[in-house]
Amino acid sequence: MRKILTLCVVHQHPRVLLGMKKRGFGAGRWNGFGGKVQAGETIEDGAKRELLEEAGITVNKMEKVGLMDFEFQGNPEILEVHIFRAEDFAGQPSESEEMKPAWYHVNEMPYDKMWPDDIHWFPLFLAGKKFQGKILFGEADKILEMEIKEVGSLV
Ligand code: 8OG
Repeated sequence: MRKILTLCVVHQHPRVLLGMKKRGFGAGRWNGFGGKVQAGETIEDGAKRELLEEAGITVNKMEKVGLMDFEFQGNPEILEVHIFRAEDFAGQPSESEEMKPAWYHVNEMPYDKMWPDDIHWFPLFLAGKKFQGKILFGEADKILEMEIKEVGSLV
């Protein structure tokens, strides 16, 4: 069983916009903005909707740069996360029920308060590369297996 999710990071070099997830899955961690794709919307439209809902900003142009599969041991569900980069946006990033946004310098990413796999792919993201991979998590979100590779293009 696959669940399609989005994750969008606004990257205005040398800063990125992250949000502190305030509740639910991934609470207490800094992340990009995103979530489940709804029936009847494209994946990219889902990412745009989440940016507006969670951060109060509108993005017109985004590029898909990553595709990651996340699995949790003992759970048959695969989270297929489509990762986008955006540069320009309209509006003022603002706190929502789900996320509290903040800008981070690319050299000061809060990796110790992010998903444990992020430290392995964010450098590729920040370097403007495209990447694909899969992660198997065990108890307490410990990484049991990991495969991340740079790719030329993404489908
Ligand atoms: O709708 P919900 O907030 O539960 O969606 C989960 C969000 O978390 C979605 O944007 C995808 C993202 N996400 C994962 N796993 C990981 C991960 O390992 N690293 C990062 N950075 N984001 C992740 O589901």
